[in-house]
Amino acid sequence: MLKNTLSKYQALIITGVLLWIKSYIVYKFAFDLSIENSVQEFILLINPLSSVVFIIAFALFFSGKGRNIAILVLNFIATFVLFANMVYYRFFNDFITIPVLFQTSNMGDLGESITSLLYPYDFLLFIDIILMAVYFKVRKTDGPKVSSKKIGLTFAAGLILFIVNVGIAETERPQLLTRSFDREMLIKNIGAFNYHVYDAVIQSKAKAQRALADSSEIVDIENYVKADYRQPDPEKFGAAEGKNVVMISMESLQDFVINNEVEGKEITPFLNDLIEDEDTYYFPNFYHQTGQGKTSDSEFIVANSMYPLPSGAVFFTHSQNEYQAMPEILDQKDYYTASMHANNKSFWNRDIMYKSLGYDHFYSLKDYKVTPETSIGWGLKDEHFFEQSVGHMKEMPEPYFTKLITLTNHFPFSLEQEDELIPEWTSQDGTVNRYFTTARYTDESIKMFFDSLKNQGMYEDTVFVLYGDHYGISENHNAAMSKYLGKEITPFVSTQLQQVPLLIHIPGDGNGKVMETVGGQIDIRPTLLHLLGVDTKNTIHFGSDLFSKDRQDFAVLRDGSFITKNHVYTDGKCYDKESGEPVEKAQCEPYMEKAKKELDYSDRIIYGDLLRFFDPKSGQVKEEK
Ligand code: GP9
Ligand code: MN
Repeated sequence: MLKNTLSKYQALIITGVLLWIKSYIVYKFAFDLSIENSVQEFILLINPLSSVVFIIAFALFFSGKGRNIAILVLNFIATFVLFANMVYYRFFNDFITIPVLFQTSNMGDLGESITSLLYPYDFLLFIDIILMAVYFKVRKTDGPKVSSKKIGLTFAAGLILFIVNVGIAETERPQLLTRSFDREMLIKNIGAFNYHVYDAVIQSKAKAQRALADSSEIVDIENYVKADYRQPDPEKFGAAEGKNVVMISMESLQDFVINNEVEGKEITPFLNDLIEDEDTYYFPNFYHQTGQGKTSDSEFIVANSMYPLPSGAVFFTHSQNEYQAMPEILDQKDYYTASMHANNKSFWNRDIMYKSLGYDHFYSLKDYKVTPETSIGWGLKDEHFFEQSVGHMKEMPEPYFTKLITLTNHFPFSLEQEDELIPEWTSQDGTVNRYFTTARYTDESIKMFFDSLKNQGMYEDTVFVLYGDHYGISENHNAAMSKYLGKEITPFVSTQLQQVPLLIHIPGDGNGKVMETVGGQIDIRPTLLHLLGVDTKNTIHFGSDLFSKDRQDFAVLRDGSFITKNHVYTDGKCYDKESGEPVEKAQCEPYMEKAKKELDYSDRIIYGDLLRFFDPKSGQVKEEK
């Protein structure tokens, strides 16, 4: 009987077993999943099983040749899911989510990046499908018809396996399915396939949330935000009133390169000099707070003083929401507002989202002259980008607020020899080696940009805000980073590596200094608006003015880690900042609630599109009609 069953369902069983093995191989070799004990290893091993059985159950709906085709198609889809995650992980050190899948316009633009992320042996994942197709052709096997009772039983078996899987996983990780923002935990515990189903459920929930949200939900949030408001420093309020604003989003620039060297060569000599300048405020304890939306998340944070989403890029998933963003606020103060970035306008859905954020104009790829000589990697080299941007800025009505997004210091950090100002580093890790060289290049192009503005009389009457958009070197490069920094990359160090530089440069100010306050990108908006003399009391925002005398040293990262004056909290552990050693969790306790609440409130605003219920003119919840 067993022999009979085995031979009747041979193709299905082989496919199932191979898919199981493939999943496990990808888990082990393509992802860096931290497995702490044998139970976790066991969960990892069994977690593809329930999906494999579901897949088999689906195939059973078909018989004859149809079954063969169904097996091949289902195997292909499942394998593609593994393959796509594998490639995505290589770059983002993360797993795909449904909103990311709809960012196909980005994928097409990845160009050089995507090819450098693919290895020929990746395609071995698909080899069993080809062999299976040949096998079907040669053996001419047909799948027998199966009763619906048997199909039902197979689904039930899948379900039981899933319940057992989640049961064991819950003993390891309580509340596994209610805490969703750690994707690695989900993959480890319920497997790649179930994770994607789970993600789909979460996304549909978000859609439903908007439909169900009403104005009462904004009330608690409004109360929290108002209680958290910090008075601006009267000396700084309006210190840059009426000036033009030039914001530079520095691609992948982390703070560890500032005032640092590689092989005796300074990495960012211009920024280092600028920091020393009496007109510059430099914030060394400043963090990026981005999630999967990378550059676009940083743009979102700065524009809205809200957190990006725990999964997907809010630029894609919620571009139709009502926002009360900084470009719109400044527009009402008679500023001309623009964003400048020499990339396809649809990348990160910017062309759509910028309208919701209230930009007057977006200078995108089509506004720049890009030739093979002036481009590298992702597009126009920073030097040429800045040079051509100055041309556009000359045309802007004053006062203007413009954001320039650099690109050259982007993975895979390619640069032509003629542009190399310092040689690549010499570790085993090419990515890290090249990073220093492209960072140095970007630094030089910012210098040229400043020089050009000075020469053209466009410098004096401008306030400059320069910040790093997100990390450039992911945890996949810990070995080289450890070598460079000369210390072990513990979770504490990893969190500290999320520091990005922030410089606020106000020509003629004269009071510039190093500002030790702990903050994040979310604080840029209230800080800048106050410098420009714009009141923020009536706006819903989570950041606070970095110059405010009574501000709290505090930054929450999107993964729930947070940093205070003396502590770093990450991965459920509290660390002493000075020693970098774990301490009693109680020491971080006072801030845990606040960190959770802020992320949660911010998410609720986005999911429920709650700002549509808030009137920024009166600073009140709108009257129900
Ligand atoms: C794309 C550029 C880079 O236009 O902003 O995006 P990133 O990959 O850093 O998010
Ligand atoms: Mn970026």
